[in-house]
Amino acid sequence: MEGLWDTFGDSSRTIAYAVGGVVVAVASVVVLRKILFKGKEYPRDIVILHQIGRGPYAPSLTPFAVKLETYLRMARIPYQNVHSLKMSSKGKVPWIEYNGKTVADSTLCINFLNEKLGVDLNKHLSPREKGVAMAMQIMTEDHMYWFLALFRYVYDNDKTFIKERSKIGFIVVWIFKYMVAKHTRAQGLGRHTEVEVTQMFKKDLQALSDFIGDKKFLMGDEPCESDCAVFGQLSQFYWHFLGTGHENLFRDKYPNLAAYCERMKETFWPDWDQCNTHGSTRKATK
Ligand SMILES: N[C@@H](CCC(=O)N[C@@H](CS)C(=O)NCC(=O)O)C(=O)O
Repeated sequence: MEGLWDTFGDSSRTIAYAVGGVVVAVASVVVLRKILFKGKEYPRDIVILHQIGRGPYAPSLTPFAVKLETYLRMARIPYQNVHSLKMSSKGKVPWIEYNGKTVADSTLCINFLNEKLGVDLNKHLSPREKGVAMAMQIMTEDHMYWFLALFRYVYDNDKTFIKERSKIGFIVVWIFKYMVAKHTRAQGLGRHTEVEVTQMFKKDLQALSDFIGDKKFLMGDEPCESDCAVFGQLSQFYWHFLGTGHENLFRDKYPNLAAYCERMKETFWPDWDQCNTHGSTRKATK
């Protein structure tokens, strides 16, 4: 007697095999993805700080990561670093996870933690002082940051530092150069000449230097939330500006900004030496 299977012709059988194969393949991919990319389980009540690896002479090449990690230290919030190239849902680093919730953007992370944990690093400031601190923060993060990007990736200076000390390959540098040129053109600064940009950069530094004067921190004797952002950006100009032709700018022209960087380092980063790679000569141990 003919079996049921024999009632199908050869071509029907081939189609059945093909469909079965596809179903098995799709199911395997789904299961494998679940196994390989399963959301990691992290301890509760600890901030998981996602950032790229440690920097050559400061804790990160990303000023926003230095900002966020400094904030966690200043606010004494327990945290754990996860170093990888995994970007946030908004396509940038750093970002955090806290008790299963993810937050992208350093400022939004700070706002989230302030609210969640009742942190206020500005409580000693008057409303007027808070306004001034915020203005200084915006100048460094949303204006000076683009000078850093232009000097680091776009201008035709010696890129040995960025290629060798930070171990970023020349192809990545080339891709960053293209992206930063595009972004700074949209932002506006990228449309100016290097000479014009350098003049504008120095004016920002002068304004910040004049404002900080001989104060210990941005707003006086006590650090505030905006110090984290200002330090994040300045850390790059002070420790990571090699090969730009302006590496000694702080030491030569803005010694109070150099002193400010050293003070922030001493106050919040007693383990600084463990948190950088000493020019890629050793592994950071923290
Ligand atoms: N507003 C963001 C800025 C973060 C940011 O620009 N990060 C850069 C690294 S310095 C980044 O991830 N760039 C990747 C890209 O733009 O594709 C924050 O405060 O976190």
